[in-house]
Amino acid sequence: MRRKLAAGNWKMHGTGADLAEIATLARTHADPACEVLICPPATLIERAAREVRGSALMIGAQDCHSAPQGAHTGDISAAMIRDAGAGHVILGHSERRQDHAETSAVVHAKATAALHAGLITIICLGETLADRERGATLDVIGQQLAGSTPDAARGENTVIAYEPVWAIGSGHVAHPDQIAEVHGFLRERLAHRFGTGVAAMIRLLYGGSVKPANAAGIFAIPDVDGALVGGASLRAESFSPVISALE
Ligand code: G2H
Repeated sequence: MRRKLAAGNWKMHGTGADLAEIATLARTHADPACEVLICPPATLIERAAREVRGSALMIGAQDCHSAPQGAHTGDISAAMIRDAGAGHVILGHSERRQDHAETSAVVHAKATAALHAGLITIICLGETLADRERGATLDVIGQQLAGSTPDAARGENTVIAYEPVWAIGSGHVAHPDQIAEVHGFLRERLAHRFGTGVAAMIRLLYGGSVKPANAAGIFAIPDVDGALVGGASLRAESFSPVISALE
């Protein structure tokens, strides 16, 4: 059975004062029926990890470098993330693919490094509006999945997040039929590559304007094992109902 996962992506939001939100979530969801993960900016990882110690909440990072160490000013390695107290890392988010020209090959290299360091990777995929309008959604998703996911991917170390770029932070959540089509396709491609046993254990998250009002509907879609949540994860009062919808 795949354990459901509610993952919060704080993006470039949050300072020390916002750790109170994490403390509230840790208190409110002391014994959650699903996994709950918060990925704050790198500056907060260590403090957030301290905040959740002894609770079921988990802390992750939003990116890592593909090298174990070296002359890469401003970057952090997977081992540094682990050392700071995080167990997960989001990779290949469309904002990184766009803002930092990250290709699937780059994401693959980062994922390989992250798995080597013992982190669980959350590999993000998603088509743009232009891709969808020219009928290329599944081609784009298939290429990103094949190109970004290492051969070592398994249910225990890899999560795939489908985030249509046009649904991110826009308030426009994808239609249930669109989500079901892509998630079904992802499961099928994973089975083709890794076998049905492995594919059945890899969790597929939906991301893109998930909020309390739409969470239950999204979680009812087949092959949706949880969500990667941006804006609504910043405050306990909005992330908590999303978590509850998954429980
Ligand atoms: C998609 C999501 C989190 P939001 O990027 O990864 O953000 O929920 O704000 O659309």
